Amino acid sequence: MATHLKNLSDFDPDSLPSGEAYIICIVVSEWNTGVTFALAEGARSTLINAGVSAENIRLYTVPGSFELPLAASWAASEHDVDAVICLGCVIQGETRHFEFISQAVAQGVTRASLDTQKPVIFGVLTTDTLEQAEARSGGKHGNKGIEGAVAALRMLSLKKAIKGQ
Ligand code: DLZ
Repeated sequence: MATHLKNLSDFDPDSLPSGEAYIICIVVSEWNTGVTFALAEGARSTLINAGVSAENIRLYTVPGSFELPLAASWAASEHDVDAVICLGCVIQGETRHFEFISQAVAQGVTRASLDTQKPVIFGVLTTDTLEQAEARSGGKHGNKGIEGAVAALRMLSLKKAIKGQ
């Protein structure tokens, strides 16, 4: 596992592209809020540290991770929005719900990104246990929300380099 070898939350702040010009939406699932709100705070503080102004960060909540793709698609379709960060936490239970939700969200987030031609970042934890999720939302394996914000800023910088916008 990549994060076993390298904690991706340990990025060099000086290498982070400036977020000054951008409007970024964070869409957060209300399932497992102890985890997902910690992811959201990680994403928000990383964007602020990169120069995104607080009023240019729009936070929305959805009932569960399954609803992330549609909300992300709505947000990314707004003309002034530059990127969307989807944050959720799906924990393996006793039924196959886990697989259906995880697959649907991954495919839906990909589709929202390709359809809108904007970075729509997949910051959804899919873990066997709550402990594994906690370790990745501010614990020993970092914070996927921070990584989502870094990914969004890097994709916006890449878009500028490739497309000039
Ligand atoms: C129903 C459900 C279950 C069993 N587990 C999770 C979960 O671990 N994480 C999560 O974000 N959402 C879960 N949900 C809710 C679904 O994502 C969705 O909100 C409902 O099925 C309604 O469409």
